[in-house]
Amino acid sequence: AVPYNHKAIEAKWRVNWEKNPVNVNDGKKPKYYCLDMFPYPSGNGLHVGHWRGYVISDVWSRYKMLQGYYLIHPMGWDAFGLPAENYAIKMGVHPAISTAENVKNIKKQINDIAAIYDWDMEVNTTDPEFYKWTQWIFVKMFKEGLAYEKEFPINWCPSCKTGLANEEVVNGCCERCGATVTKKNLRQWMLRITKYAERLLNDLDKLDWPEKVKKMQTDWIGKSYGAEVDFKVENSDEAITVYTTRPDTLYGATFMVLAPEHKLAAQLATEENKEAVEKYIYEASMKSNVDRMQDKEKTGVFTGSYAINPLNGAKVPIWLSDYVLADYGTGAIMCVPAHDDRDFEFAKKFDIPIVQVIAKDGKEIENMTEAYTEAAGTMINSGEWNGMESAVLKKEAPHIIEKRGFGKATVNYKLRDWVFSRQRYWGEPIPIVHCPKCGAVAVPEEELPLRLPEVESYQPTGTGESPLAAIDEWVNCKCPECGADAKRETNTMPQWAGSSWYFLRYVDNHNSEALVSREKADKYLPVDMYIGGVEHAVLHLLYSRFYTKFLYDIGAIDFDEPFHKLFNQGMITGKNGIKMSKSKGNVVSPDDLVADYGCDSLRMYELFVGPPELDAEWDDRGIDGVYRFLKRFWTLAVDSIEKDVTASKEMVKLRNKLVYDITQRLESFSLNTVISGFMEYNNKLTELAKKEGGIDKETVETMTVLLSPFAPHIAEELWEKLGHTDSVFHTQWPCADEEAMKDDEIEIPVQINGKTRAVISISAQISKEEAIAAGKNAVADKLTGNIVKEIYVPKKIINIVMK
Ligand code: ANZ
Ligand code: ZN
Repeated sequence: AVPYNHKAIEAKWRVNWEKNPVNVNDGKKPKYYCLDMFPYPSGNGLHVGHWRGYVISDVWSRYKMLQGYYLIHPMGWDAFGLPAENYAIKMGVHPAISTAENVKNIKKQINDIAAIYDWDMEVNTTDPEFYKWTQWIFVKMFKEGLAYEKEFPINWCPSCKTGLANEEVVNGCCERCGATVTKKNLRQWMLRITKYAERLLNDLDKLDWPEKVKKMQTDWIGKSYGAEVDFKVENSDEAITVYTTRPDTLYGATFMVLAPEHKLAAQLATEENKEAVEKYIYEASMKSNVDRMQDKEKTGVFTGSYAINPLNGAKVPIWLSDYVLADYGTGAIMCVPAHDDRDFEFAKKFDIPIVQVIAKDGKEIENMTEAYTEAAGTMINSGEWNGMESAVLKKEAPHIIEKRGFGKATVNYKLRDWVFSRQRYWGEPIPIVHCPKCGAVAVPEEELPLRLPEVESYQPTGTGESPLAAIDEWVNCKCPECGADAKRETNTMPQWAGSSWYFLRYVDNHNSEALVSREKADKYLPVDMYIGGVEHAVLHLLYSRFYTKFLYDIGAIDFDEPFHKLFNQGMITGKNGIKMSKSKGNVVSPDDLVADYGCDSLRMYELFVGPPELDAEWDDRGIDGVYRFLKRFWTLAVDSIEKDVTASKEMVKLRNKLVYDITQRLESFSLNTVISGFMEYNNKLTELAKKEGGIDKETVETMTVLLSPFAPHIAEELWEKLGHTDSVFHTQWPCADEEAMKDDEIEIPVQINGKTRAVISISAQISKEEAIAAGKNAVADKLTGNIVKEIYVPKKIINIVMK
C-alpha cells in the first residue's frame, strides 16, 4: 500500500477545508457553542502546552459536529492590559501596533493546530467597535446604580502602579507581577457585584461545572448567617454594633475589638490613651488587608473605654486591632477568646480573661491552651442558656437577640464590590464626564465608543492618575447634560471588562446597533461548553456570570448564566513539573514535532500524555508511539479497502465494541484513554485481519469516523479513499449495536460429583474462573461438603468434586 505521508495529506486537506468549510449552518441543525477562553496575544508564541486546551476543544467541537450540530467555535483576542503596555513603555511602540503584530503571528500558529475556528466571528477587545459595547455596558450599569464612585484605601501594586481588585491579590501579592501589594487611598469606580451575591451563589446549582470550581466560587462569595449585636458604650450615648457568626458565645465575650478605621476608634480613646491610639491608627493605615489577616503576632491598643454586654451587663474593655477589617461586617467584633483562635491569641498576649461557654463533654477545661472553636457541646457559664446545645443555640440566638431588642439576625457575604478602575493607559476609557454642577455624567450612548486617545508617554504616573490625565485636549470637555466646562474621567477599565462579555459578541460581531441582536442571542447563545485553565475559577468566571445576569436583567439577553458546562484542562509542564515559560527556558515548540510527525500525531499526543484535567509532564519521545499507531492503521485501512472483505460475525462484534468503548470514554472526557483505546482496538483489528484477510469496508469507515475528531487529516484522506465525495465531518457519529456486541451464549450443565444439578447459560468467551464461579453460584445450596476439585471443560461442562 502507499505509505502514510503526513506532509502531503495534511497540506492537501488544509487547502480543501479552506475552499470548502466543513462546518455549515443550514439553518435547520441545532447549534452547539464550544468556547475556548480567548488568549492574550503575547509576543512569545505558542508552545505545546498552549496546544492542549485548543486540541481538547477542537476534538469536542468536531465530535458535536458529527452528532449533527451546527458548531459555534470562535476565537478572539483579550488584548488590553499590561504586557502590551509594558512593551510600549520599553520599546516606544504603540500598544495597538504591537498587539496587531502579535495577533497576526499567533493566529498563524493557531492555524497549525487545524482547529475548526470560525474566523468570521473573530473579536478583539481593543477594537473600538468592540469596546464601544464594553463602555455601553458600563453606562447601563451606571444608570442602574451599579457603577459608583468611592474613595477608600484600595489594594495598590507599587510595581504595576495601579489599583487592584481583591480577586487580583494572591497571598498579599499582585496576581500579575508578584510584587507585595500595599494600600492607597484613591477615588475608585466600583461595580456593585454584591447586589448579585445571592444569585451568583444559588445559580451555581444550575451549572454543569467541576465541583472544585463551584466550591471556590461559593467560598469567595462566602455567605454566612449570624447576628448584629449592639453594645452600649459605658458613660456615653454611643453604641457599637458588632457582627458575629457565633452569637451563641455572647456570654463569653470578655472584650471587644474595633478596626482602627472604625468611625468611633479615635473618639473612644481616653485622655491617657490618646497618643497610643492615634499612633496605632496611623500605622494600620499603611498596611494591606492581606498583611493584616496573615498569621503573625497580634498587635493592638486599649482605648481606655468600656462597653456593656447587653445580655449580662458585663463591662468589657474596648480595644483596637488591625486583625479586624474595616470593610467586613460592621468593622467591630465581640471577642470570645475561649472559642476563637485570633481572640485567644490576643487575650493571651494582652492578659485578658478567657471564659469558656461551650463544653465538649460537659466539663470545663482547666487551663485552655487553645481555643475550642467547634459549635458542638453544651453551654456553660451562660446564665439562662446553660445546658443548651450550642449548635441549636447558634441558630436560635440571632432571633432571641432580635426579640430582646439589642440586635438583629443577619446574612453576610465575604464578596466585596469590584474595584473597577485602573490607573493605566492601555484599557477602555471609562465613559464618564465630571461636571462641577451635575457631578458624574455618563457619555451619551450615541457618542460611544469613547476612543482611547494617543499619548506621548504610556508610563504610569504612580500618583494614582492614569497617563490620560496629561492630555488636556482630551480631558477638557463639555458636560453632556448642562454644557458647562467639565473633565473626562481618566481612569481606564481593568482587563476583565472585555472578557466578562466577549462570548456574547462572537455570534454578532459586526452589529453596530446592539452588542448582540436578540434574534442571534436567542438562536446561538449561551455557551454550551467552555474550556480553559482553572486559574480563572474565581476572577473571570465570576465576573462573566455577573455581567450575564446584569444583561439579562436589562433585557439584552434571555439567559442568566453564560456557560452551561465547564471543563478545566490541566497544564503541560516541562521536566519535573515546572511550568513551561520562556524565562525558564523549558519551552517545547510544536513546529519541529509537526514537521516530523504531523499535526494529527501531535494532536493525539497532546491528549495521550495524561488525563486532560490533570497536569502532565511533557516528553517529546512519546509522540513516536502515536505516530506508529497512525501508520499501522493507515496500512491496515488502505490494504483492506483494496481487498473488499466481508465482515465475519466476530468482526462485527469487535466493530460495535469499538464504537461503544470510544464513545463512552469520549463522553466522560477521558480523552487519554480514547487514544489508548484506539491503539488497543487497532491491534485487535490487525489480529483479526490476519485471520480473515483484511477488515471489511464498514469497519474501516467506522474507525475512520471515530478517529476524525482527533486526527482530522488522515481521517479525511481515508474517507476519500473509501469512495466518499463529501467530507467525513458530514457523516454521523456511529452508534453501537448492543445486540451485536453480545457474546454468544451457551448452555452447559453444572454437575456435583458427576451428577447434573443445574443447567446455566454463559458466554462462550468466558474464562475458566468466571465459568466455575457462575456454576457454583447456581448450585450454592447444594455445596455442603468440602470442595476438592473444580473442573471446567470449555463450552461443555462444569463439574465440582465434593467430599
Ligand atoms: C464572636 C465569635 C466567637 C466569632 C467565636 C467567631 C468565633 P465569617 O464566618 O468569616 O463571616 N469578624 C466579624 N467581623 C470581622 C471583621 N471586620 N474583621 C475580622 N473579623 C471579623 O466570620 C465571622 C466572624 O469573624 C465573626 O464571629 C467575628 O468573630 C469575626 F467563637 O464573633 B465572631
Ligand atoms: Zn453638568
